[in-house]
Amino acid sequence: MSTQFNDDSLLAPEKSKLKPPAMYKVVLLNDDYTPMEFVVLILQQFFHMGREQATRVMLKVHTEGRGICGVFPKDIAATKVDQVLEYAREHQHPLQCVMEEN
Ligand code: NFA
Repeated sequence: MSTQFNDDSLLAPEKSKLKPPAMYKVVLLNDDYTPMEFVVLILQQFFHMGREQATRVMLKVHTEGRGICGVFPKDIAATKVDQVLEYAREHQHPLQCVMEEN
């Protein structure tokens, strides 16, 4: 946005020095042991998906080996990964979750 003065002179528009934050995908990885229903519940609880979307993402991970749960700023993505790993470990499932820069 340029600045207009009373004498009609213009100040050149300032360049914004703010970069948008780096974004990170949270990715769920398939394994042979974690129950499908448990994965659906994780996607509903931690990624606020409805049952249908959660089921679609779970099946994508199951058939393709991996699937994206969401894209978030770094600290949020890291917290999501921690929550998923902790919850899976508590329930003794080997489910793995990682973050990747977008
Ligand atoms: N492959 C798992 C099964 O057959 C289900 C699963 C889906 C696990 C998505 C991890 C992620 N029980």
